[in-house]
Amino acid sequence: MAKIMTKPTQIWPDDLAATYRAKGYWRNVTFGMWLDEIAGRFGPRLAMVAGDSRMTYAELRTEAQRYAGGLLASGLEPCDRVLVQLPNSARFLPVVLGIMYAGLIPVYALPAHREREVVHLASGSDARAMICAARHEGFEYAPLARQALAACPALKTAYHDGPACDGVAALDSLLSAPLATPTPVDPCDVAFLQISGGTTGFPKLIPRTHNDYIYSFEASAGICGVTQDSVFLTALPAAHNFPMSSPGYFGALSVGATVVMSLSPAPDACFALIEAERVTHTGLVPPLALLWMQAAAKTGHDLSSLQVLGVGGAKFTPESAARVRPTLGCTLQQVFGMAEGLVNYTRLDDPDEVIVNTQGRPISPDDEILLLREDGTPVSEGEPGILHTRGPYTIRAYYNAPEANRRSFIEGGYYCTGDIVKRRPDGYLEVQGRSGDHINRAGEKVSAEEIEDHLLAHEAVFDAAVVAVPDPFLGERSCAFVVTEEGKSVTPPALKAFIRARGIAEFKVPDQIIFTEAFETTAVGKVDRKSLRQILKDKHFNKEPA
Ligand code: OOB
Repeated sequence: MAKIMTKPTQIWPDDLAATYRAKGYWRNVTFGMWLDEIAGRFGPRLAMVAGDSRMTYAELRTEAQRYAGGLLASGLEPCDRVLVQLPNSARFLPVVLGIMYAGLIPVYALPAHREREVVHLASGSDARAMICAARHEGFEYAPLARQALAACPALKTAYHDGPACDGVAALDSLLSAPLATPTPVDPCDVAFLQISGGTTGFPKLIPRTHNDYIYSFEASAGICGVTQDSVFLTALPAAHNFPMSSPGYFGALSVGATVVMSLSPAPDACFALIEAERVTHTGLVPPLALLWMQAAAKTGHDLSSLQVLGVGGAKFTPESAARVRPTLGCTLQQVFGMAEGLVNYTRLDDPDEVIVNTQGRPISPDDEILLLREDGTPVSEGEPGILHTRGPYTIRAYYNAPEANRRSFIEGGYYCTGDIVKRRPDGYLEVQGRSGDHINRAGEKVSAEEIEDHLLAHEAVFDAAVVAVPDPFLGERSCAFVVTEEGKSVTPPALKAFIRARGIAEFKVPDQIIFTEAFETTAVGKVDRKSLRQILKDKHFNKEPA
């Protein structure tokens, strides 16, 4: 079968790679070696709390080694991809660490993903196995696993976290004799694949290497003040880059801290865990931070252990940011990052003005930032521009996506983030907006094009345009403008049900649907989709366009 290019095209040029090594960013350590390292250094310390399960570093390593042994015994070979769709349960860490210990490559799906996304991820990565939950938030994963098996010829086996059933094996059946040492792989090779938020119809796969990723979370642990005595709460879905590495559970484990996994990010679940485990650090998207601040005023739980709340994934307004310390009693750290790499943090000892008003500055002195105008010329000092970046942990290309790569990377290997950013004289960044066409719905990125394609699949839909609309709670919500075929009609609930039935994550279903006669574009002549979306948005949600 076709093998993945384990050294994808984003190989850094020799001179930059040499610099990153010389400066000690890239330690030439793989995830498997890293697990041995942390188990060696912190063996008897408590590594993970998840539900009733409590594991020391040594136990976490053994459990990962047992999965690694089972995965290789099942016939998988080094560099094979394994799709993982697990919630924040006791299984998550041992399974993903086991996959990497075996020299295999996890492909992270979110628990919210459904058939479309899972099939896209599995087929796009040529995954040979899939590991999922049995049930989470009322959803059964075995039927989804069967759909993926049927749709993806390379996918041979699916395991779920329950007893074997009709074509889906039990995850427990993978627990075998421990693999004693990690399968040797090159630290410059791909360690895992993650899905991009994406602005195009098909989400792209982000290949992160051992070297670059381990650097990003080890450096983050320092910047976020995580130490051996810290307790990190994984409240957001663990497959997201933010809770994974900013500083995330990996950053926490790198310094011997304890990681607490919560199946839900809701205040009631998390506050109980904060009190019981004396949580010191966690990360949230802005809508959840707002919810937590509201709930904290009324809670009976003791939240006094909390030291640092990281907030990122979407813009946190200065008004909300200023309320974090008074309501939650901890330091706010703004986090502006992306799964493609670059992460910016406000520093813990920054003045309040900086913490409240900015989205921080990069992790690394070697993160290079270019702010460009639409025409590609650099902005003048203090002027907002489109953020482009390259550095020791920012990808150089998406996986197997030449066309997307042409759009997203410019000369010199800079990644175009699409974010409109202003750089202050002190070097801190302020996110002002975005030039790309996605909806940032509570931190989940929804591609307008992807949803338009689903709408267009309905027989009564003639044309559709999906736009982001400001929302006081979600930050942005999605609104679909729909023109129906002559003589045909469909109601908003029926259209939403149709989209849902196509097998996509619930957060992608349009929040609002507005039917319109036609897209009146005559005044501006023939316009591209991007301009059309802007015209519709201006007409319906702002004043008339100028
Ligand atoms: C994180 O990663 P992604 O890949 O889901 O989304 C990246 C995009 C950024 O390009 C930007 O548009 C937006 O999310 N974003 C923010 C932000 N943090 C992310 N926009 C405004 N303010 C912020 N603080 O979202 C992510 C990855 C690692 C750490 C944190 C967030």
